[in-house]
Amino acid sequence: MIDLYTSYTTNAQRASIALLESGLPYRLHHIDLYKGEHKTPEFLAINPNGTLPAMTDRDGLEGKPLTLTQSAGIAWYLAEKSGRLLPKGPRALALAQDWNLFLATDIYPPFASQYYLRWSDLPDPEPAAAMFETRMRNAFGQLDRELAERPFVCGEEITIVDINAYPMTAMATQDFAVLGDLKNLIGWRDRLAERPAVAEAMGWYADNAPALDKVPDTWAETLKG
Ligand SMILES: N[C@@H](CCC(=O)N[C@@H](CS)C(=O)NCC(=O)O)C(=O)O
Repeated sequence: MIDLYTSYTTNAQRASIALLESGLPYRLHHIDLYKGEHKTPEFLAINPNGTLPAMTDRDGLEGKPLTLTQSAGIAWYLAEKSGRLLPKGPRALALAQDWNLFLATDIYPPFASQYYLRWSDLPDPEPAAAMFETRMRNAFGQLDRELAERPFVCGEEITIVDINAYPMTAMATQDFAVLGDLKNLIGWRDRLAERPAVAEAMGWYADNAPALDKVPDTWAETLKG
C-alpha cells in the first residue's frame, strides 16, 4: 500500500497523477500547507524537510518500507514499480532522465521563483519576478518546439516526463495568457487533461484548493523558510 501526503502544489500534483496513472493501490493524506500542517512533528517524522509531496510505500524495497520526498523521484519510483510510464530501452531512458532534469533545473526554478516573489511581502519584487517570468517563458518555448515533433515529450506514449511537466504547465498557461501562443504546448496540455487519471488527480486539487488570491498571509511567512 502506498501512502501519498499531498497538498495544493504542482509538485504534489505530479505525484498524484503518477500514482493514478500507475494503477497502484494508494491512500491519500491531505496535509494542509496553508495551515502549517507540513511543519508538525507528525509530518516531520515522515519528511524531515517539511515539504510536500511525500510518499511511503509500506511494502517498499528490500523488505523495508520506503519514503521518498521528491516529486520527480516519487514519479520515477511509481513508474518502475508499476512497469508503466517509462520509455523502453537505455537510450530512451537516458533522454527521459535528461528531460526530467530540464524540467527540474530549467523550467521549475523560474516558474516557482516568479510566483514566490509575487506572493511574498518583499518590497518591490516585480523586477526580479519579471526576469524569472521571461526565463520561464523561454524554457516553456523550448518545450513547445520539441512538442512540434511528437505527441508526448519522449515520443508516442505518455511517460513520467509528461506527468512531471503537466502541473506547472497547467498553472502557468492559466495565469499567463501570452503562453497561449505556444500552440504545441497548449495542444499537449489539453491532450493530457483529457486522460481520466489526470482529470481525477487534478479534480481533487480543484475541489480542495483555495483560490490563489486567497492564499493566506501565513504563506508569505512560510516562503521565508
Ligand atoms: N523538490 C521538491 C520540492 C517540494 C516543495 O518545496 N514543496 C513545496 C510546495 S510546492 C513545499 O512543501 N513548501 C513548503 C515549505 O517549503 O515550507 C519536490 O519536487 O517535490
